[in-house]
Amino acid sequence: VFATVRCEGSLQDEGFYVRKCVELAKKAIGCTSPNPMVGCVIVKDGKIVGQGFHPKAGQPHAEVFALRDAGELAENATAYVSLEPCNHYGRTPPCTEALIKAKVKKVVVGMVDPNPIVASKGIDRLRDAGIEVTVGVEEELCKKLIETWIHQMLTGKPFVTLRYSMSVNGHVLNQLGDAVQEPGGYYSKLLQEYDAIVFSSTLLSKNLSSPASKEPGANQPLQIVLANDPDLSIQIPSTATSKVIVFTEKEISSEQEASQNGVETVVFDRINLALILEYCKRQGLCSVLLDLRGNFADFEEILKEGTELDLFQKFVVEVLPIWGGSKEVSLNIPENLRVKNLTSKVLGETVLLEGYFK
Ligand code: AOF
Ligand code: ZN
Repeated sequence: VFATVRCEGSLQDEGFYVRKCVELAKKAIGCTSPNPMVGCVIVKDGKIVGQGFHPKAGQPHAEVFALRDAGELAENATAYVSLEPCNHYGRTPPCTEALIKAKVKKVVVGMVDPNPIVASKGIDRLRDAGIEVTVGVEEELCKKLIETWIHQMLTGKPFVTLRYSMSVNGHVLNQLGDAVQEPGGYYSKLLQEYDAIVFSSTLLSKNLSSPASKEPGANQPLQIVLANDPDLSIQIPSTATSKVIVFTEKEISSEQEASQNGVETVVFDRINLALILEYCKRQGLCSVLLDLRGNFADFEEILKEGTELDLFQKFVVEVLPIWGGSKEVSLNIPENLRVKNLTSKVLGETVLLEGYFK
């Protein structure tokens, strides 16, 4: 009986430390693309003696920061890491070698790295060096943490999420819920998670700086503005913190160009989602949020194309305490989408739904 209790205790501890890794990794929400968020803790005699996370592509990996933090205490300790340690020379040297050099005794891995240049080679290298390795602790949590990165790694395409609001009787609404908009609240956190946000120009022509977070150190996603109206003048306030790019279908005259206030503008024959995603991919952006507000017509073709070509992965919906909804604005979300893993939570008077497309 004693042995069983001890065994259960130690299993629970492994989960505890991997969850801690996930918490640490989240300090870099939105900041690591095209790399994943990763967290690491070093544990010795039941105490955390080192911790770290990957802050940004090009900077050291989570394991390196955690090992530095632990110093000599890493010897004979257990390293917990949310993603398999890498075994290649990329922008940084292999984490496997750092763990071996630090003489850790054991490594607990949340999930195998789907990157084909890693894909279990890190685990094999550690085992070859005589280090005990456990794989798949809190695996679902670790996968959810980097779901956008996993998707782009496996498909070569950015992960796309649709966001919209609706009334209780099922009409799409052109507004956000009150509780959702609080500074530092749900909506601002949602924006932080994505590398790029696609907005309708009518929403942004008034105040382009509003969607990006002003919290220090927060990710400032690229703001992609869909502007089909050639007369539209986009004003970027001097307080704007994140980069803005305007996608338009109309050639703009030099006169109009001047009125764009120096905002980078990309002209397409026809704005389509595949081109938007291609653009994001070239910029190393792995995730895109389509914020369906403003002029719904801006999104019509994109929604049609996204459904037909299976380019959408996730949706987040706000159900507001409103019965009604204007029929003047209509957002035609195609009906043949099948969804899975629907979850909900309540925030003030708003119900937040989240789910995935099959
Ligand atoms: C880890 N720990 O913290 C991260 C890992 O170009 P590099 O050197 O930054 O390598 C990027 C790849 O390494 C990335 O695609 C992913 O497979 C892995 N990320 N691995 O051991 C980390 N961020
Ligand atoms: Zn690494």
